[in-house]
Amino acid sequence: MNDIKLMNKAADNIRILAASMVEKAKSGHPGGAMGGADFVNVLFSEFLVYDPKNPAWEGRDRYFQDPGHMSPMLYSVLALAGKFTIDELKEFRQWGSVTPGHPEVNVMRGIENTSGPLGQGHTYAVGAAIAAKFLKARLGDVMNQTIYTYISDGGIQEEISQGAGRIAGTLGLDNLIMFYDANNIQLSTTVGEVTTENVAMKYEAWGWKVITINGNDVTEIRRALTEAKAETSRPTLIIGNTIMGKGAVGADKSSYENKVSTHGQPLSAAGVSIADTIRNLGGNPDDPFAMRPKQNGRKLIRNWPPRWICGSQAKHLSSTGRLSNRNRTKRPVRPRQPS
Ligand SMILES: Cc1ncc(C[n+]2csc(CCOP(=O)(O)OP(=O)(O)O)c2C)c(N)n1
Ligand SMILES: [Mg+2]
Repeated sequence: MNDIKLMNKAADNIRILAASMVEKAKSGHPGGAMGGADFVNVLFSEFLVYDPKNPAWEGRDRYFQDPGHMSPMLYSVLALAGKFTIDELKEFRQWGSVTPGHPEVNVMRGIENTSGPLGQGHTYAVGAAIAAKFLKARLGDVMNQTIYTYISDGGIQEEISQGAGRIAGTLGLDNLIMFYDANNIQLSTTVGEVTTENVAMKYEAWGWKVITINGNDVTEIRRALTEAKAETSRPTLIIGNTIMGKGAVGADKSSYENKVSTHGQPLSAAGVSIADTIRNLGGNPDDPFAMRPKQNGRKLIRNWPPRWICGSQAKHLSSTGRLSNRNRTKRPVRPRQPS
C-alpha cells in the first residue's frame, strides 16, 4: 500500500486539477469533486482491478459514477492513471473534446459510464452487478469482477435509485459496492433542508450492509472497501461523510468549505481565491494543471496501477486473490472505441 502522506498528496492533486479544469472552462462543478477526491484516489490506486494493457478486458472491475457533474474528479484520477493528458484536461467542456461535462462511455479511457440524470448511475451499476452474477454463473471466476459505484446526495434522493437499491438488496448482490458522497450540500441548499430520512436505515431495510465513515480519511476508506469486498451475501453502501470544496480558501485565508456556492460554478465566482486554494493544497498557482508525480525525487504515485491483471494472458484474480489460468475464455470482439 502507498503511504498515507503520498495518498493525501495525490488526492490534493486531484482537487487542484478538478478546480483548475472548471476554472479554465468557466463552467462546471468543483465543490463535490474536491470532496470525493480521497475516495476515488483510494479506489483507483489500491482496489480497482483492471488491465492497463487491455482496457476492454471483460473481467475488469467496473466503476459507475452517478453524479456526472463530478466528472472533473473522474478525469483527474484517470489522468493520474495515464488515461488522459494535461492538454485534454484543459479542454474540459469544450465542443468535440474527449472531456465533456458529463462523459457517457469511453471504455478505452476508463469510463464505463457516468450519468447526467441523477440516480441513473445507481441503476447502471445494479444492472451491471446482475449481469456479472449471470456471467459468473455461466463462465466461472473469470467474471469475478466487483461493480463499484459512486452516488451523491442528489442521486440518493431520486426515485429511480430506490427501485434499483431495493432489488439489489433483495437479490443479495455482494459484488456491488456503492460509495455515498454525503457532503450535505446539493444544488442550492443543504440536504437537511429538504430531506430528513435516515439513509443508512433505508438501505439496511432493503438488505444492504451499511458502513459509515469519514469519506476524506484514507485509512477509513481502505477499511470500508476491504470489509465490503469480504461481504458474501449483501451489497454494501459506504456512507462517506465528506467536505464540499475541501481545501478551498479565500484571499484572506477564510474557509470556503461546506458551501452551496461551490456546487456548480468556478470557485472564483464563489469568492474563492483559486491561487490561495492551490497553494493551500500544496500546488503551484503558476502551474495549476501540474501532475506531481515526484516529490523530493520520489514518484508520488508509486503503484499506478498497483494491482492489475493481464487479460490478454487470460489470467484472473480468483476470490482467494491468487492468479490462475483457469476458465480461459475466448476473447470477445473488442468494442469499437467511441470517439
Ligand atoms: C434527475 C436529475 N434532476 C436534477 C438534476 C440537476 N442537478 C444537477 S446536480 C444536482 C444536485 C447535486 O447535489 P449533489 O448530488 O449532492 O452534488 P454536490 O452538490 O454535492 O456536488 C441537481 C439537482 C440532475 N442532474 N438530474
Ligand atoms: Mg452533495
